[in-house]
Amino acid sequence: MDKRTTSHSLPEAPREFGFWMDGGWHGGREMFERASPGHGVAVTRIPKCTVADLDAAVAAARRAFEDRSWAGLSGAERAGVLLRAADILRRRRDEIAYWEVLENGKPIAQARGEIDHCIACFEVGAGAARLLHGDSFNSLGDSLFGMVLREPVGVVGLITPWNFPFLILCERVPFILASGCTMVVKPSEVTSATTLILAEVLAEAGLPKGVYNVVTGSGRTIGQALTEHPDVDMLSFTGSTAVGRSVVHAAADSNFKKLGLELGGKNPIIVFADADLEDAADGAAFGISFNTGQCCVSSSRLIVDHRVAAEFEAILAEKMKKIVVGDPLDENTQVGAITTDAQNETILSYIAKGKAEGAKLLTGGGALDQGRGSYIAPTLFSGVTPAMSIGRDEIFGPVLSSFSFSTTEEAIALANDTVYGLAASVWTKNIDTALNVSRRVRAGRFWVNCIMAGGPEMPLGGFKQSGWGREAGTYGVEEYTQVKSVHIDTGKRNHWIK
Ligand code: TXE
Repeated sequence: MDKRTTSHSLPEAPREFGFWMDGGWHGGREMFERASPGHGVAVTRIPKCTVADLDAAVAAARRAFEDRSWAGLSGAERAGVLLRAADILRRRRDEIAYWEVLENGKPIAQARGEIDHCIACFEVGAGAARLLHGDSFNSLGDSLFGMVLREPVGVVGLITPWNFPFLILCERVPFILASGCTMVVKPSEVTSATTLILAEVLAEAGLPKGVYNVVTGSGRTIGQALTEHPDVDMLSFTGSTAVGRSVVHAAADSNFKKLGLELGGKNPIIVFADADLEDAADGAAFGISFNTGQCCVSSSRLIVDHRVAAEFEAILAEKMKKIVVGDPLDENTQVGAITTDAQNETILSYIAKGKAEGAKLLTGGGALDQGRGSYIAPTLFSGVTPAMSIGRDEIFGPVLSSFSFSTTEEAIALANDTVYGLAASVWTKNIDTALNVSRRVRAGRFWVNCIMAGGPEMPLGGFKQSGWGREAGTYGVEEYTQVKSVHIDTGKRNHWIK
């Protein structure tokens, strides 16, 4: 790789972190060394915590919840902390983006954009903290008045994945904090740095000790123990559908903790013949290549009107060939490295399956040699059928499978022919078609003539096996609350014992 095209240099030595508990750093544990997926160079050293560390962190979160140092504040006071955190994140934006790139492999320009989105999450969370409210019932008769209170659920466990380590964290943390809950976070073992940096940010912003704790380590040990923990009231998990299933079992076998789950997707992008085909092709290329397709809402199934299918695929293939894949630290890079070796092998194995299953390869189709790191060319397969594994399974890579349709009903049926329901998009200039398809396709997020648009005001989450519950916005705050009905007798009691 030509160093001259790289505008940021690699760290001289791996940055060493402790884990964060009860308002301070803790260390002295065995360490896990993370190599940058784009460069193969060691960049961070992260503690492998023990289950005893996790127990201590949950106990700290429990103390902080029960002493009401956070839950007992006014919404305005909680909002003040969240807004100060937003300001500090603005100051530390480039630093956080840099460490995100080094552990994840995403392009530096994209990472900075993600931190901007995270700042917005804190600002929206601050507003939501002030606006959170319950309800009242003035309809129970003159002698009974009803109030519905929203109370924080309690101690929340938060397990996050490696594809958007900071963004997925920030689509949850401000809203959990807005509700008045305390938490223990378990980031992915390969991308823990920025979750730990957030601890410093929140402490500087004035968050009381014990409210935000981070315990690092593997999913099988720390993650599993967090899902089984009897003193965790709610667990928010983002990751694979397979682990999501085990989280449900663990909750049932422990304390029936409340769950929020954001799992896999195989998201349709439906293109009608009357769409602006140039716009739709750009959207489709972005939708599958953004974050190297390691994105739960990536549009991985193209469902295109048969009348324009060949023309559209040709425009799309030309656009995909022009995507700049390369060093994540290069400002010009659009698509960076695959985050883990395991994911790299998974994606390459699906490309091989697509070829073997008889799909027609239009562009891409293999690894790109950049001298170091793991890179895969944005790949487009045509003539895919629902029976093919590349048409059904979540690949989680830059591999787009193209289907064609003849009628709107057929397009809707194809879009819904999946166990998932995370996101979908439709491209058409006909308002009736756009609305009818949006209402019939079962997905938690829908885009019309756009893709991955929106902000933290809007809720996110999935239908079907893509998950339970919603994150972000006021819906996201409410997810971390319990509803309590309070009945107040305002008159003389009508006696039972006469
Ligand atoms: O996910 P895991 P992996 C999908 C995607 C990808 C596949 C596998 O298809 O190819 O999942 O990725 C923690 N109890 N998505 O294996 O294992 C783990 O430490 C509790 C989609 O990396 O689900 C990490 O913090 N926790 C997804 C988190 O779970 C456990 C994003 C996610 O890792 C655990 C990521 C256990 N038994 C992958 N085992 C999305 N929806 O965006 C692991 N973990």
